[in-house]
This record gives sequence, C-alpha cells and structure tokens, in this order.
Amino acid sequence: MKKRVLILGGDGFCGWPTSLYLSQQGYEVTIVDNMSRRMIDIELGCDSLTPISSIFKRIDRWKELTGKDIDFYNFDISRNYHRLLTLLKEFEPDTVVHFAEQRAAPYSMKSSYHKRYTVDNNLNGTNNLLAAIVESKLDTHVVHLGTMGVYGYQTAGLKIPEGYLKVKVETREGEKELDIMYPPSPGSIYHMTKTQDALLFYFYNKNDGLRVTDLHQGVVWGTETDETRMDETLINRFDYDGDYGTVLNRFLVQAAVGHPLTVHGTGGQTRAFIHIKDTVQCIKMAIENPPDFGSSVEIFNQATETHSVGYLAELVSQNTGAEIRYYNNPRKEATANELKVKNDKFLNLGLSPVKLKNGLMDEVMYIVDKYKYRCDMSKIPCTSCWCEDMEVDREGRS
Ligand code: NAD
Ligand code: USQ
Repeated sequence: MKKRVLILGGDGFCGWPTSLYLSQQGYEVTIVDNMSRRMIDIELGCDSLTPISSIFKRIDRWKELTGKDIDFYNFDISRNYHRLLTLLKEFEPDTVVHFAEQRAAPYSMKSSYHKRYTVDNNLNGTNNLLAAIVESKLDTHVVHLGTMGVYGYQTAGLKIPEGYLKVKVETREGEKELDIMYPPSPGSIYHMTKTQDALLFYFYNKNDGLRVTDLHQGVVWGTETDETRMDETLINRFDYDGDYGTVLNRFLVQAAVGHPLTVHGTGGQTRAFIHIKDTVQCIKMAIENPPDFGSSVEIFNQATETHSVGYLAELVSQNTGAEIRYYNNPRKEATANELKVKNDKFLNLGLSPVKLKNGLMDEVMYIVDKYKYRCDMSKIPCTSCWCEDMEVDREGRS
C-alpha cells in the first residue's frame, strides 16, 4: 500500500516542491494550507517574482501531467483543531510533514501585531498537531521543518552537533557524560517560536511517545526542482522582498534588476545554506528513516554548506558585475561569526549535496532573468527593524 503523507503548509516555498516530489516518488499526498502566505503578500503589497498559479490550478495540472492525485484542504491548523483531528482520523497518515508556520524573521519583528501573530500561529499550530495525533491514537511520525537559527550563531569554535550537546557533569558518583538539548539562542521572534516548538516535541515525545524528527534547516536558496520545472503552472514561489526574501535569492534578483547588493552591516554574518533540491531529498530521507518507538526526538542538521553574507555578495558580484553596498543592519545580530555545522546524518543516508559553485546559480539566474520584469524595486529594502531606535537605511554605502 502507498505510504500516506499529510503536508501542512504544502502551498509554500518548501512545501509545494516537497509535495510534488513525494507524489512523484509514489506517496499518497494530501496538503493542508490556509493560504496565509498568499494573504501576507497582499498585506505587504508584494508578490512572488515567479508567477505562481492557484493551488487548484497547480494540483489539476499535476494530475494532467502525471495522473497522480494530490488532495487539498484549506484551513488554519492553529485555529481549527477539530478539522485537523478529523482529517488525521480519516486519512491516517504514516507521516505528517509540518511546514505550516510564519517563517520570516523580519516579518515577525515588524510590530507587536506581527510578534503576536507569529507566536500564536506557530506555537498553537504545532501544539494542535501534536495534541491531535495523541487524541487520534495514530502512530504517525511528525517531520518538522525547524531552523539552524535555534542554535544562535555564536558557537565558541564548536562544530554544531545535531541537536544534542555532550556535556560532562560532576555527580555524587563522579564525572558523568550527558546528552542535553543544545542551548537555544534565538535571534528573532520567529526563531524563538522554533526553539519553543522543540520543547513541545520534547514533551510530547517524553509523555506520549510521539515519534518526531526536527530538521534544523539552513537558509534555502534556488527555486526550482525537477517537478516544478515540468510546467509553468507548477512553478515555485520566489520571494525577494525585504521581509520574506532570503539573502542569496535576494542578491541574485538584485543583480538582475540593477539594484546594489544589500549587505547588512559588515557582511561578516555566517549562515548555513541548502538548495531547494536538497531540501526535498532530505525530507524524503527523514520520512523513510523515522526514529524507533521509544527513542528521543531525532534531530538532523539540514544544511550543506556555510558562507558569510559578504562572501555571497562577492560571489554574485564577480559573476554579474553587481555593485555591493553596505547598509546599517536593521537586525540585532553579531557583526561577524564563525559557523561550522555537523551534517553527517544526511550524508550517511546518501545525500549528495548541490553546492553553490556547480552551476546552480546560473539556473537560478535564468529564472530571475526571465521574470525580472515582475520585480517591484520599491519592495527590496528591508524596513523591519529589530528595535524601535533603529532607523531604516535606504541608501547604504559602497
Ligand atoms: P512559506 O511561508 O513559503 O510556507 C509556509 C506555508 O504554510 C504557507 O503556504 C502558509 O500559507 C502555510 N501556513 C502558515 N501557517 C499556517 C497555518 N496556521 N495553517 C495552515 N497553513 C499555514 O515558508 P517556507 O519557506 O516554505 O518554509 C516552510 C518551513 O520551513 C517553515 O516552517 C520554515 O520555518 C522552515 N524553513 C524555511 C527556510 C527557508 O529558507 N525558506 C529555511 C529553514 C527553515
Ligand atoms: N541579510 C543581508 N542582506 C539582505 C538580507 C539578509 O545581509 O538583503 C543577512 C541577514 O542580516 C542575516 C543573513 O543575511 O544575517 C540571513 O538572512 P536571511 O533573511 O537570508 O535568513 P533568516 O532571516 O535567517 O531566515 C531564513 C528563513 C527562515 C529560516 C532561516 C534559516 O526565512 O525561515 O529559518 O533562514 S537560518 O538562518 O539558518 O536560521
């Protein structure tokens, strides 16, 4: 029998290509999404650089091209507990992949409304999912998209382990070695919700034996996968605005439209990255390798390389001739940091990562060039500041 996967947030940037990939791989896929991401585009007056079709057109075209069905339900998992519970009981998924959260750090810091919305949406959504699985009495495995940002980026020279840190403690019986959860250090309200999600997973795993895999994912770049490329109706979203656009994808759009590359601060901030094609592979690997019953929350670092923002700007500038410009950082974050990340678990499962240097940037540039006429340059500046006394810097310095 086909394995059943419920994808929460399956209309989003990571969720849509994952839904198609899993459907192509023979899984029975059902999507839940409340379209909040599309509504936030309306709130912000922005749009995806790529012309994304409605979820209904997307699903119909997929059926026409492949003969495969994807079911879709439009509801808010943070507010419709009973709908979620009923769907779980009817569909009986082997796995739930949970993408359904407000995922932009700048959006989460725009105002008290945005802070409260992000906390309500993300924490209630995750808690509803876990409580509903317990109430349904299913042994569904939860695969959650978490973030590298839960660790903070100051690591004292350590290669960040996958979720748990070995510490030596003095006890009455002498020195003992313990595995503890890596100390969280969120840098935004959004990242804070991910650290709180981790506690919810810890509790439901300990109390109810829920099987959970938390994927601590780095910044995703790129946009297309083999499936989204099959037809323009299947195209993935591509965010470039100051709230939702992530750094490398933003730089590629900025280079294409002639906007200076918007480096915050010194550009010494180092982050972990992964291409969208590897994201979908990793999720399939996580689904196929659930933790054993009775074991603790499984944590993978879902990142394939680390780079500083300044290095990325130089790389894009060398390839495109774009000007690099330095802006006062609207975020409260370290001006520079080192970052080394263990990702052995996915490598041992056979992941062969797509790296920045092997031509994939050209593929992204092709998409960006094709749709750059859709770019609204006024949406490029980052206008969300971490503190009230910070001023938005629209000019920057070369
Ligand atoms: P996205 O905003 O494009 O997709 C999230 C989807 O979830 C949207 O379609 C949205 O409408 C839906 N959603 C949000 N709240 C919901 C709710 N309460 N009920 C139902 N649907 C809801 O984000 P994304 O880039 O696809 O990210 C997906 C997940 O991956 C997020 O949890 C994010 O934290 C994580 N992640 C993303 C990145 C990245 O670079 N994009 C990196 C690391 C981790
Ligand atoms: N940055 C710039 N210029 C820009 C945009 C960003 O210098 O124009 C800098 C930021 O100040 C930050 C770094 O680039 O230092 C990364 O910013 P980002 O917006 O690319 O990524 P971030 O806010 O960390 O969030 C993204 C996703 C989030 C995910 C996270 C993974 O939106 O969902 O959790 O990446 S991680 O960064 O590993 O925590």
